[in-house]
Amino acid sequence: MKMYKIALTIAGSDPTGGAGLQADLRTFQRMGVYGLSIPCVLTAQNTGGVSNILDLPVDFFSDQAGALLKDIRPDALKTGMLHSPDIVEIIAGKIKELSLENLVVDPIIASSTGVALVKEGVSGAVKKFLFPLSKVITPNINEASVLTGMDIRGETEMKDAAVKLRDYGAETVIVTGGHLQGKAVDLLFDGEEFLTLENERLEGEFHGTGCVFSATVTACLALGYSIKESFVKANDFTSNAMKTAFFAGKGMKILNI
Ligand code: PXL
Repeated sequence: MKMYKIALTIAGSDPTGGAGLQADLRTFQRMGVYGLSIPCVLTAQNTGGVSNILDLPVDFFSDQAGALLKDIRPDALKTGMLHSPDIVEIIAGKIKELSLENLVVDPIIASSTGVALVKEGVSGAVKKFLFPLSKVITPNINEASVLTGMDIRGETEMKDAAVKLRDYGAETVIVTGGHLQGKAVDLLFDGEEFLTLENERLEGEFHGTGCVFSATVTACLALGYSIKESFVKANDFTSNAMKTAFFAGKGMKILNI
């Protein structure tokens, strides 16, 4: 009998463990959820930034997904750094084939240091193939701006962007506002109402906040929480992990999860 709830991350490897699939797995573990992971891209990086990126062969990615998913069914899954557009279509195909539920899409575009983490065409493919299958998408302000073509400067524009993003097919949209000037506001829109959560702005540069946030949402969905409960828990878990973040290296802080 299955005793654990299971969450899957499909993402890139970050050797620092601060972001990417390593951060997702650590988050799942902390939330009491058993973690599966399918790497689709490797990065060479340290806490100062990303220096190189290597795609896994598409066929091998497909083999990983095929082998894993014919054996284990996750209760929830998330996508992170999907470097090439081919991968996006394979993931969408598997989700449809197996009717996988509770998909969380973190539509990653660039690292916190501004390095592009996806090739051309990925954002468009994620929007077209994954948003319509998702329970929730979790763009930050920059990603929401690129995906909608809107200039987002405050809460009003965040709301407009969330409405527009939901029109692309996601059931719920969460825009994380950590990159805004002033207070840090996260905003949820489920098609009916907006829910905003405010946190104090913390000094310093943090690595992997978006990954930890979306992995917490994924774990909470696997555990059976509603999307709004998952939002509150993820906001809480991430902001606590930021408050006690530490320097593992000489660059950005790593969240304490
Ligand atoms: O934080 C976004 C992110 C996601 N996934 C991987 C990364 C990064 C940022 O550097 O390296 C693998």
